Amino acid sequence: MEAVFDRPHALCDVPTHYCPGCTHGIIHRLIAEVLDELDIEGDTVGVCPVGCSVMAYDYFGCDMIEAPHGRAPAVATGVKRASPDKVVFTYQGDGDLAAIGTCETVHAAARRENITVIFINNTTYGMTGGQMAPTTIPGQITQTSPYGRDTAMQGYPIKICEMLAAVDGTAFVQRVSADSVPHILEAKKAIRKAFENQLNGIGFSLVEVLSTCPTNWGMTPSAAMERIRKELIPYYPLGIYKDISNQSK
Ligand SMILES: Cc1ncc(C[n+]2csc(CCOP(=O)(O)OP(=O)(O)O)c2C)c(N)n1
Ligand code: SF4
Repeated sequence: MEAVFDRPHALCDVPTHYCPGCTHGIIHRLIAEVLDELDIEGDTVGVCPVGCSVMAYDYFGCDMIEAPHGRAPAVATGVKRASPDKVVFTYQGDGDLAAIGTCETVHAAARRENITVIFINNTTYGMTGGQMAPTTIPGQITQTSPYGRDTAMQGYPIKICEMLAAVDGTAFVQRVSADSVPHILEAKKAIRKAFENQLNGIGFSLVEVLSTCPTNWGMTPSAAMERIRKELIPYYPLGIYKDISNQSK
């Protein structure tokens, strides 16, 4: 019988530790499919964050490195500059990329490092039990904003795509979502484009994926998907925020 759906080769045949309904697994799969399609698994080095995806090195078949919290773009910069023939990507949560790692992210973009960044925005610190993140939306209840994020006290969320689009060095930045089949297909296209940009020497390419954390949101998996549609997409509009791939560099 013809197989119509299979595990991508670049995704290891092991169970993951992610909670039911967590979209980290879906996004891993999309990356692995792209590595297979572009036939670059053997040439790729992934950089893991600190966060729930800290053990992504067990899940991808390519070479992987573990970075200190927030430092993945700096580690990726080192790998790419030392081995420009390698395809280098980071995989980072919003606590990792938009809090402790803001500096590394902005400066890697400003330098137009030729790396691919996959940014998982689930609006909370998943691994440590659901504290407020820079991306927590106004009114959102978390462990450290039990009455809802109060912008007068706790400030406003950072919109990473909008912010990086204003950085001259950024080459490509797109926000996608993992909440539904059409959006997952769009996410796959964006991730593929971010890897192709690197192969074509276009430079710093980031894809933000709106993601679930049913465990810390206190929701069922399906309610968490619905929350992305009802609350997150209106606050974080999907789309391409910058794309220089068709312009002269
Ligand atoms: C230097 C340092 N500071 C803080 C921590 C604690 N810590 C571990 S994971 C994490 C945040 C993870 O959240 P996020 O990046 O959003 O990823 P998620 O777990 O939601 O996928 C923090 C603050 C740490 N491990 N190291
Ligand atoms: S705590 Fe949240 S982000 Fe972490 S694995 Fe569970 S659902 Fe996913």
